Amino acid sequence: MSYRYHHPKSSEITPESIYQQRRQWLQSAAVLGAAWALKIPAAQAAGLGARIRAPHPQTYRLNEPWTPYEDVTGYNNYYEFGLDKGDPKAQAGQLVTDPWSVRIGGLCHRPGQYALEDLVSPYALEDRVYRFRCVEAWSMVIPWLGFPLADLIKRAQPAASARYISLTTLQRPEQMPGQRSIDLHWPYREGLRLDEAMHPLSFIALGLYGRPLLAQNGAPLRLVVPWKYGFKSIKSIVAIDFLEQMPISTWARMAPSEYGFYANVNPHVDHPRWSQARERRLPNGLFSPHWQPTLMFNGYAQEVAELYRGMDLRRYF
Ligand SMILES: Nc1nc2c(c(=O)[nH]1)N[C@H]1C(S)=C(S)[C@@H](COP(=O)(O)O)O[C@H]1N2
Ligand SMILES: [Mo]
Repeated sequence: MSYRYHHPKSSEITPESIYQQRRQWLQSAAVLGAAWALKIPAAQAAGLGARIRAPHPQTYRLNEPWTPYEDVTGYNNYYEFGLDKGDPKAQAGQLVTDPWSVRIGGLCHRPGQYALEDLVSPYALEDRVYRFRCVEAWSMVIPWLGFPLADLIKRAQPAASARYISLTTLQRPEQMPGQRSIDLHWPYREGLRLDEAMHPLSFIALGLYGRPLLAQNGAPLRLVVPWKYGFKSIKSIVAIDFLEQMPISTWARMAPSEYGFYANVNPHVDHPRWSQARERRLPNGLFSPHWQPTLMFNGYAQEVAELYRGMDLRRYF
């Protein structure tokens, strides 16, 4: 991990945040986070209990300034908690994320209901810095902590007939006020083609900035697909299903002409109501927002363009 671009304030790394975790895997995440912030070598951190993977390719490091923790955790889209960017931070604290379990089902050989700890315990966590581009034309750079979605899929052993996965968010209106007041087709659902889901960039995040995810960012686990618009990166996942047919995602159902299934970041294909050619990189400057050009596949074309060879990306937007 490169430390050149962001140094978390030492006040962000309190002993409480490191030691008061309830679960072994969360402890691992926190130790890794501490190691990262305090520049303890990976091997030494491993001795402390964190399991850390081999050094990351440059793709996962990204030489761009990280978006400050306050913006990553304070400027959010999570409609289960309201429409405004500040609502998730204000409202999501009431979400109970322990205990948590994830149902794996559909066309696979190892379906089941997995307690979160059991689901994630086989995996060593890695940190990866990704660009994140919302369809509303703002973007961030976020250091995530998690593991590749492909690892989880391999363990589920999809059937030969499986061509897609769908992912579903928790439905719990008592703790999610948006589910009582906002007319969306709940629960929130998203999907990927199986080869997209198996791509090494597709990631399940359990933390960011070396700490467990806060509820506003999708605790306790969420998807991150960095070459697609942010709405694909579904939060607080409770189910993953393997399917033969393309699933209908929440936003595609709400407004099919605006939100396609693929939702690949593409500066040449505009949203019907606004341009996708550029983006506002958070944080905003004191007097001016940081506008910059949007990159094809959000800058990951070298890694993912092959997935879409021969496809008309205007039609399959
Ligand atoms: N369940 C659920 N997942 C969701 C959303 C949502 O409203 N509900 N919003 C999406 C959108 S539009 C974006 S841009 C990202 C925002 O992620 P962040 O708040 O962690 O930056 O979450 C995505 N995942
Ligand atoms: Mo978004």
